[in-house]
Amino acid sequence: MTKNIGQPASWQLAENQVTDEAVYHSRRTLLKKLGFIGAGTLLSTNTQAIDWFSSKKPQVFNTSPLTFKAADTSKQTLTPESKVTSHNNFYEFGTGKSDPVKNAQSFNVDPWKLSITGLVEQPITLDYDDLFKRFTLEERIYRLRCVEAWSMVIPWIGFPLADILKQAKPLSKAKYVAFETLYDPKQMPGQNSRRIGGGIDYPYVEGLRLDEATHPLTLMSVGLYGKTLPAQNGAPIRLVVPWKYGFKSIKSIVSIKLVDKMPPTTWNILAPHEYGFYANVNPEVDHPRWSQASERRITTGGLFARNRIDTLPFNGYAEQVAHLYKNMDLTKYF
Ligand SMILES: Nc1nc2c(c(=O)[nH]1)N[C@H]1C(S)=C(S)[C@@H](COP(=O)(O)O)O[C@H]1N2
Ligand SMILES: [Mo]
Repeated sequence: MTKNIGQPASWQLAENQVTDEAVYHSRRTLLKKLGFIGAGTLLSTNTQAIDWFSSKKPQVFNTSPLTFKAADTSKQTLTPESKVTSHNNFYEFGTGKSDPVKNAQSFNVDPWKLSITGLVEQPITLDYDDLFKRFTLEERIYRLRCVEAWSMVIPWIGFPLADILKQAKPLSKAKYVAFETLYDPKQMPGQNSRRIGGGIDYPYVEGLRLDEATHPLTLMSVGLYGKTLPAQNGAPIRLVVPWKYGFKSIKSIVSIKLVDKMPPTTWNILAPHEYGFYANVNPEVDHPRWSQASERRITTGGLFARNRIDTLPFNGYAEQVAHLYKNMDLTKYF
């Protein structure tokens, strides 16, 4: 992790400025040894409601403060952290939006192994600590636009996928990148049951063209709101591709493989006429069952908040990414 540079955002924990990596890691190990990493410890920063009065304490997934290069969060209205971490899509933990926060709290992410293999000169294996140490962490405020027409504005922390790929050195035959989520039915109830898991053939898989994968906007995220990712948001590491529908942003990744052919992708396998490989946000190409022309921005407002806004081509990132698709018929390659 790098030292925090630039203006710290108001929501950052004071600790971010004073806890350097070594201190942070040794303290974490010490707390672990003392048995302090459990429900409701110092490091438990998840915003879950905890039923302190029930005899059986529910398990709570622990997040820890991160050190990173902060973004300027003053000009944007962020979606409140409580909503970012309680309204989720993570079918491995159930198909309801409030299922992941309930069912993912005992998810064990340390140890973790992420391998980068396939058509590369230099295969790489990252363990849990590498995810936070090996690359320079920075904060990026990105809009996440779900295909179901809601959106959030989230302060992600991570590093460009391009940074990993540079180290792995893709061979010239490599044309696509294939991603895979952890397959662990013991931890992920949806992987045992078609009912809980929404009929997906697990593990969840995703893919990008190599030029999309190396685009500077494409982020490997290890945190949000100043801390490591909560389980329900894809701990310990997930993809964020801000100009594409949310389902491309695959969570809890264990494998990144460079390949020469377009890889299969989970939602395309499930419903090919509804979800394409590209999945670029496009207000002009409707989903067969609903319009994609507008979206509900999830903010602080309640049920009657007037937060319906027009959806923008490429989710507002056209200037940076439209050139990747010139001469392509985006109604055909949706
Ligand atoms: N492994 C996995 N990754 C996933 C999903 C999933 O069900 N499983 N859901 C996707 C969908 S549809 C969306 S909209 C985003 C939601 O991310 P969030 O819950 O952090 O907002 O995660 C994506 N990544
Ligand atoms: Mo989604």
